[in-house]
Amino acid sequence: MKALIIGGAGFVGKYLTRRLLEDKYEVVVTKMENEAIDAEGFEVADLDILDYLSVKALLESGTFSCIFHLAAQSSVALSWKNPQLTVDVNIKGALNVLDAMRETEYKGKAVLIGSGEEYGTIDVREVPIAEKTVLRPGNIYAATKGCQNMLGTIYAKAYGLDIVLVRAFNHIGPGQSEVFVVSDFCKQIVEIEKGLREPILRVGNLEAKRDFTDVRDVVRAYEYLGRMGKAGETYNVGSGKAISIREILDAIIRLSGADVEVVVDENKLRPVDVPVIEADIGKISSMTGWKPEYDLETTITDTIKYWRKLYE
Ligand code: A2R
Repeated sequence: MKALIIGGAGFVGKYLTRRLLEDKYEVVVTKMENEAIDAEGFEVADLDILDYLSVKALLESGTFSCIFHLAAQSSVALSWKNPQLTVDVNIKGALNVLDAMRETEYKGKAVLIGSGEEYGTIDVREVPIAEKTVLRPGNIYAATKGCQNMLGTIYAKAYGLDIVLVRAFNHIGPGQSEVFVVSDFCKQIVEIEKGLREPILRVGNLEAKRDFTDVRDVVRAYEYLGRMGKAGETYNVGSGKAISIREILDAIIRLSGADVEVVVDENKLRPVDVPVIEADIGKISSMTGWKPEYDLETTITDTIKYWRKLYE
């Protein structure tokens, strides 16, 4: 089996590459020209998904059994600051991948990675959120991922393409950028431990509840869907359990053993925040047998270890 990972130099891509290699796939990974990647045991190609002809040429360059489309402007915060770029990469870029599949008469499977953020403002009666729930995106990033999902669903139906759609809820783990909340808190704690900052932890909205899954479980779900997902269908990938950012923060402080003061930083509050996001993961579980295996404490401990190692 030969897999193509588009946007593989990012946080998830590195874990997915490792997972697929362990599962004996032959792997081709694309990255942006300015990104570095330690290409051991797999092929690397530079690709900007906004360049349609390059996307098409890449698909013509090999026979892939599965394409995992991860390339994205993946930050909600940046999507408020740069909506144009977010729309270009997440919608136009995804459309380039879909059109290249159509034009090259691609026969393999494709997994398009969307987000639990697509559901947006959720009524408590809709929790846990099943895939058929109406989308009410609450930010620019979520809107673009909702659009990618719709385009992918339409292309699967209209052109008979074997496209599987994912809505991934928050994923966390060692190596994640500090733009994301859990990694941010762990990094700040380690900087405090090392005496690099005063013992004050700066936080945003602590009351929001999110559904967090270890990235190593997430990529296992993608691999399962790359084999067993049904064309045109959307699958939630999450833990199935919402937990408040405050609970996460408490766990991080407890597991690190640090003595810190918590201060709310206005700059970390987003213009619109969605109060509760929790996935119903029944569909992927019954289709593929997937269930998350990592517990939150292990993920947090590994993430703190990652930052400690980086600051050694
Ligand atoms: O923005 P960069 O330089 O870090 O590169 C990101 C890359 N990317 C692109 N690749 C090709 N053409 C583009 N025009 C383009 N713009 C950005 O996609 C990065 O290497 C990769 C996405 O990785 P991360 O930002 O680390 O996201 P992560 O956490 O790996 O999430 C993977 C997927 C994304 O679709 C998320 O929206 C979704 O899972 O949650």
